[in-house]
Amino acid sequence: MCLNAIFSCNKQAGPFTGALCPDYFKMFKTLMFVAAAVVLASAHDDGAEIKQAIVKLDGSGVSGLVKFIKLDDGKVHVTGKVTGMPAGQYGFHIHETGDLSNGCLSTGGHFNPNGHDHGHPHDEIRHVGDLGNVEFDSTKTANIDFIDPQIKLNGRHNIIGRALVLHAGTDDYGRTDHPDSKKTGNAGGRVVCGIVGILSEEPLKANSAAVSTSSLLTAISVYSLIAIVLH
Ligand SMILES: [Cu+2]
Ligand SMILES: [Zn+2]
Repeated sequence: MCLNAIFSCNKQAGPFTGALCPDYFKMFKTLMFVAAAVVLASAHDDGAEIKQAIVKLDGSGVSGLVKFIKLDDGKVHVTGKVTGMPAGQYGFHIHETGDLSNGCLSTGGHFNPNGHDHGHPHDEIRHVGDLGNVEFDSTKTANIDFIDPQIKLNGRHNIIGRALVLHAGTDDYGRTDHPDSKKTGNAGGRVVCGIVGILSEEPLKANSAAVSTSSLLTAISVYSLIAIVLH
């Protein structure tokens, strides 16, 4: 009823005429804009932040799962168990693409959005994808458990959709005179690789549902407020 009056005001046919009319209409439009913005912002938050990812490695006699979990401080906790390599240290990197059309060879170079040289995981100047080496023991098992400060599951350093590659040799962290040292760590061939995918978790789904419900409630609240103000 009241809203109809405002709309008809715009058509110069309702009870609101004269100087007051455009102000009401302007206020109504502003409130609707704010309501729309609130709903859109909530919708954008809904499931936008990825908190966990997973890679399955399976090939060349090597297999395992590696998980990436976002910590509260923004760093990423990398955990997993991989089996099948003789005892030793092997290069472990995020490569630029998730393209496995030609096996691990088509995953491109190390993920390097900042155009830096190859480095050690603790170096500030490194490829974002430089996760160093993983160590396999005499039972051909690597228990992976470290925190990385540069890889992310969202934003510019996002590794989702890229490839995790395990190499045949040891990463020299860009510290030797070998011509490939500052490009790849001279870590040798690519033994096995897998694409980093989103890992779902029940709390995430619950959060999304909560956000959706709150968006709806916010929209209803804003609409009610508009109705009350305009009455
Ligand atoms: Cu690599
Ligand atoms: Zn690198």
